[in-house]
Amino acid sequence: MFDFQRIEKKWQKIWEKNKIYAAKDFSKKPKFYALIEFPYPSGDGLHVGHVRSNTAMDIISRKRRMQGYNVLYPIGWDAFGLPTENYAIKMGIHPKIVTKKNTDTFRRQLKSLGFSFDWDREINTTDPKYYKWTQWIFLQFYKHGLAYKKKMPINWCPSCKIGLANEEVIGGKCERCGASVVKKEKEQWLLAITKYADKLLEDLENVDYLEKIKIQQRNWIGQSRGAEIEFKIKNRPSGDLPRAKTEFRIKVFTTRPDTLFGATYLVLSPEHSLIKNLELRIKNLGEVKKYILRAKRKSEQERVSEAKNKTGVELKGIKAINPANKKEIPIFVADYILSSYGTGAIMAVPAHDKRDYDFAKIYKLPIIKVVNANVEYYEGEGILVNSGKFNGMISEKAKIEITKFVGGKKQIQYHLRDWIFSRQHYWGEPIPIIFCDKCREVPVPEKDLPVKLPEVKNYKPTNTGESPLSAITSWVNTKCPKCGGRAKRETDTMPNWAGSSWYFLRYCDPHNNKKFASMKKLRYWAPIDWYNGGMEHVTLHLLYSRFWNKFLYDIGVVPVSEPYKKRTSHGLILGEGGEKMSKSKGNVVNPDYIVSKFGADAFRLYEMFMGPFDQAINWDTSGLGGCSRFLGKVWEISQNKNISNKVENRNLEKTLHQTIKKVSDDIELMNFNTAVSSLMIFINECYSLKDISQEIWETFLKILAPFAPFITEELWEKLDYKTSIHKEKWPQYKADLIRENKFELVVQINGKVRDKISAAINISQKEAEALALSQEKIKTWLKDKGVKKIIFVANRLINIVVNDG
Ligand code: ANZ
Ligand code: ZN
Repeated sequence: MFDFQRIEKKWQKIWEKNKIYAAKDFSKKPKFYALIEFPYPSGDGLHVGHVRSNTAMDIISRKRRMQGYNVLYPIGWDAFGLPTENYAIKMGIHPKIVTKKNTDTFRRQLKSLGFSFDWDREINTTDPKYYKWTQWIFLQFYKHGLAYKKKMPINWCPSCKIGLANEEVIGGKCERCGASVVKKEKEQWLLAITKYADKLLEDLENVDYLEKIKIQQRNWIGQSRGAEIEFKIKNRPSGDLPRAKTEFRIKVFTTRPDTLFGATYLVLSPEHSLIKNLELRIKNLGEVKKYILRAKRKSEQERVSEAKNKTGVELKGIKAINPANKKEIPIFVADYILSSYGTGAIMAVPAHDKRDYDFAKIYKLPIIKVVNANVEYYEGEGILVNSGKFNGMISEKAKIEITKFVGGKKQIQYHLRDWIFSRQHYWGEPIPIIFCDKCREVPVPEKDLPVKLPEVKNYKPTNTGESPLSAITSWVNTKCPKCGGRAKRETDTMPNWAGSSWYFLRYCDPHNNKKFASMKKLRYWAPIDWYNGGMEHVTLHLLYSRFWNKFLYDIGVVPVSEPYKKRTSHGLILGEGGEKMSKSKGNVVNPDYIVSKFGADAFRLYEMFMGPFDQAINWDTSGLGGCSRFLGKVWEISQNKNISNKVENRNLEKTLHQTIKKVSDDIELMNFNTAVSSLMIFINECYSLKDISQEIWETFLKILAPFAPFITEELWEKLDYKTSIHKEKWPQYKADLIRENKFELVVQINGKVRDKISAAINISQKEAEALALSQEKIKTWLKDKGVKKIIFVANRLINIVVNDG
């Protein structure tokens, strides 16, 4: 075996010293910006999953450099976050120190794998020089009215003692710790991402993302087209209450205004303001209030998912008027209606909406069919019945006509909510706002940024739900930037999605201390040409970062509206038994061990060879042996065979050019596994020869180089080259050399040979049929006789059986 440990260390040093992977601002070469999701430097060190995505983009970056591009392939640390904070609390160490230790480990590990990152552009979201600009961007949102404070029920994890975004609640449980999430009222900062909902949706048309990624983005944004319709509250209350002075109305959002005649009751969410406003007229107020209190204790998830057991209470004493048929209908409060969607109130159409149907069954409410169907409950559209003058109209038209008839208006709703941007934690960017008794909310002047985290010994969470920062009075108490009076700092910090929402911009100009990035440099590098990341980040991070970029574009500080031209995704690497790798299961593979035992090149090759890149796959250490033996053969061939420019290998040359084509195409399609297997086929052919043409061998080393950068660099040097193989030109295949692979396809009609045509080996039956049927000769033979069946013998013949006569 060759001494990969020595070789890998040697080249790591040389590459670092010569900065051969540095990206050059404003180079005349065409630029290529490759991006991976920068890692969270956890205490566990690098994961073999990181290696998969990083190697893939490394191969693409290396190929692009060889193709003559000025490549930016940057790296950094997404280092704020709860695990570090929790670990720091547990061990009594400052999170800054924990972060330093973790990033040192990650850096060493990434370097050991030979990734061609431009290390001069390394960034760290917890560096005040970086988060100064995260805070600056927050202030821009604030100044444009897109960052605002609101008292709202937040998802509260009683175990982590942290407010969670909806996205961090999975099935009613905390994403981090699994505890049941409850509701808690708190003043929160929000970012108005909903203002960008339509743009985020529309602009998906202009980007090259995998279709499954676009689908997830669309679903998350959740555009819904419908109408807003107003219901009046009956003005003369029953009993002896006086006539109300103000006329109350309830607005509902519906996607089915065509079913308005079938609306037999209204339902309000427990948080609906009308309940408070009409308290005096609600006869069963006690019961109603009790119900509302109970609903508050439930998570949103529980509220919508309680399939059959819908609960609710009628608001006795008040009625609404259906604007279509002027009928009086009851009003309920029920927790299956959410305050955060639409208007927080609905018209219930039990004959055509499942949730309303279930509810109506329980509370014995009238079910009136208004779209013709043979069943009691029917979700589809159709022809209207029981709808007065609209009878006989189809739903599509009725939606428009009925909305008009009752004075409603067309409405587009999005399921996307504004982004809750406050966290009650220490290890995050402080939100740069100051509260003064006199001037109220005051943004920190830009010249005072960054608002640095205080250096403290105690950073435990408070049990009250306030941020630990609130306990540090020397930091909290400050002067009002406006009036100079006594004031207090905002103690909430930003969520750990903040730093990653713009890191790709900072890479373009990482050392700028006057701006988050200069427009000139952004103009050169933006947009990212190819971004690869996990499927788990295609809703939140991808949406958040697109939103930030679009906003920065709109205020004129970023040159393009969409940050990522192309987004692909890798599959997860699971443990040997098919479960997620985790410490508790003891199935975590340590990259350091793999590097020291097999070498980085074998490690990289294995991860590319293990299976289709976009699919999940189980780790299998025994698979590394094959890759390591392959590299051993490469080494052996270059040492023991007669490699000379006096040799000619006709057949090998053919294979070489097929391999160049295969590898070149496969890299673009991320079919890394088949690229590696074609490299292996080539080596097996070499292995059986005694003499090898030097030109062929050198070309092969070049196409292997992106996959196995160390061994190829060493062998290149052994060939007496003084410059790096990674600066060589990417080989072109000779088209005339790969064009063979044909055979003579015999075409029969009813068993008689009628034609012979040249076809590609391994052509499929479908392709062979198409080919045969397109031949003039065959067309003439067939005229308009019907084809009965087709018999196909692979790589030999196709027999078309037709009706005789
Ligand atoms: C009457 C109706 C009749 C409805 C029918 C549907 C079918 P999407 O597609 O998700 O936008 N809805 C409106 N606001 C709601 C809220 N805050 N909480 C719970 N449900 C709410 O769904 C829109 C439909 O969901 C609306 O259309 C409304 O029910 C309900 F045959 O109105 B529909
Ligand atoms: Zn003030």
